[in-house]
Amino acid sequence: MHHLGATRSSLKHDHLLQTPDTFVRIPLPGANGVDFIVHASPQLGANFTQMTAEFSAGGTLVAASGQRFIYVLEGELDLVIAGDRHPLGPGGFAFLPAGTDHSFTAMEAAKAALIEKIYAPIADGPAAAIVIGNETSVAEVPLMGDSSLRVRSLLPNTDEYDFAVNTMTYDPGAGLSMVEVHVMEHGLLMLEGGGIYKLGDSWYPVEAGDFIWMAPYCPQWFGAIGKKPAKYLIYKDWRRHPLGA
Ligand code: UGY
Ligand code: MN
Repeated sequence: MHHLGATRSSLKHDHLLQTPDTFVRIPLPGANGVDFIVHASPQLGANFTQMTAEFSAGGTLVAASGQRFIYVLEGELDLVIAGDRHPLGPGGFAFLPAGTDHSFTAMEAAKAALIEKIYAPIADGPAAAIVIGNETSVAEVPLMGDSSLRVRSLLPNTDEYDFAVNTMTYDPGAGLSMVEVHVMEHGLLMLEGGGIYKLGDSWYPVEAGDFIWMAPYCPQWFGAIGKKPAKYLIYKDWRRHPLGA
């Protein structure tokens, strides 16, 4: 079915809203039985990649050249590192520093958010370590004291890590207390509910399944609308001087 060219997807110089009706699936090396939807990439102007990886039963994905973060959306993935098996169900996540030999295998169909970035080391700084967890065991912290907007930080907030991945949950009617304009870029996947996203000079209705890229300094604001909470997974580059190491 076609929609005579209508879509909520929109590409502007400082942001992309990519809605599921416009997703195109591609194969990539290092994977078998996995389709990738590439959301953010250097081709877009981003300094990282964010994809959705759709695994068929038995699908496998092996190590990448950069750092990798995975967050399981549906199904179960077996993460194997040095012969040790770490099953990851929905809400399960893992951070693999560059050079970590690993593989993911799906026992049944599964879907995951996949974020990759070339590491920006700090001279003489400590190296990032593997992190494996489940979102449900990460404490929720109210954003700027607002208990209707809660943040879970999935990675340690220390110098070893050059990016952050958080989930943000908004009660219906909750919103960011300010329009943010900041040096960090964002990759954002709507996980639940919906609302209105202001990006640059535009306002967009958004819902679960949508992806948003925000360039550095893209003005941004979100308000949750609906009867259930809105929740998103959000990436940002973090803890690095803008001029480099
Ligand atoms: O972490 C952030 O910058 C976050 N508050 N941004 C956002 O939700 N658009
Ligand atoms: Mn922000």
